[in-house]
Amino acid sequence: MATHDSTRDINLHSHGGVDGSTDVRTVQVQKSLMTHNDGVAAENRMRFGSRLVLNIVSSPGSGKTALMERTVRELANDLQVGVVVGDLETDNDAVRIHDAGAPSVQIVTGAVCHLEAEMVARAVDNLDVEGLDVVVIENVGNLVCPAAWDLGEDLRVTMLSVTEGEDKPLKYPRIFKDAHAVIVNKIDIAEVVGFDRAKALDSIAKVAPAATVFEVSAKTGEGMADWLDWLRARRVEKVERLSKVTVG
Ligand SMILES: Nc1nc2c(ncn2[C@@H]2O[C@H](COP(=O)(O)OP(=O)(O)O)[C@@H](O)[C@H]2O)c(=O)[nH]1
Ligand SMILES: [Mg+2]
Repeated sequence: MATHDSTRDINLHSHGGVDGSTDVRTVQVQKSLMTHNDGVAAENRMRFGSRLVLNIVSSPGSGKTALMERTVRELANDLQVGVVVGDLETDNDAVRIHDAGAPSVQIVTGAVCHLEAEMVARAVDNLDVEGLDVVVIENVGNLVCPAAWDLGEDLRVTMLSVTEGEDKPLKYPRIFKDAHAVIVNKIDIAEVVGFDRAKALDSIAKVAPAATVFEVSAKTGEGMADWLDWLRARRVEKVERLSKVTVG
């Protein structure tokens, strides 16, 4: 059953000095916020148990929700997926995911440009985690802010679409370098927008050499099979790893 909920007035964060200053007090506040976040992320990780948990990040409009809609539909017969979505305003994406057949919870962050572990913890209160195999957290669309915040995920997935510029990984290395997978989306329109595939793949390889790269179209379904196989394999891997820990 789908839980569809909006959580408002989440305002837990500080970006330090408004003028960009890095005085000692600002640094200490930021550090304690990060320490707190990491503690809650660790609690989330425990709570997720054997579920595979992804944190998907990209610029606004790259196609995160479109990919999740198709992923939910195409996995419907073998894996139960639940989605937590973060946006500054509206619950549009949670409604889209719900309509695709998966439980979804929207976090409305207001002015906050990334998700934090505590927001995810509150959202997960509205998700029947026990009944899920995979939890996907769609982060707020942004290539900068989400990079620093651990949410308790197993895997970070960074998406880039063909209209954004092949050098985005070089310009925003932090969000790409920790990615376990990089998804290049909207390949159905690559030719018409003059996308330089080799250049984009080279940029990704320079910044995230260990990441698995998928080239997909969430619109037509091209490339989806490899992505879905990767998800299935990562889930099996996690379940096996945890069962060994329990037995051992
Ligand atoms: N042509 C094309 N359009 C896409 C694709 N994926 C998403 N879109 C479109 O891109 C826009 C933004 O998609 P959305 O899923 O809302 O992006 P998000 O902001 O990253 O969640 C929508 O108009 C989608 O229909 C794709 O693979 N190909
Ligand atoms: Mg979205």
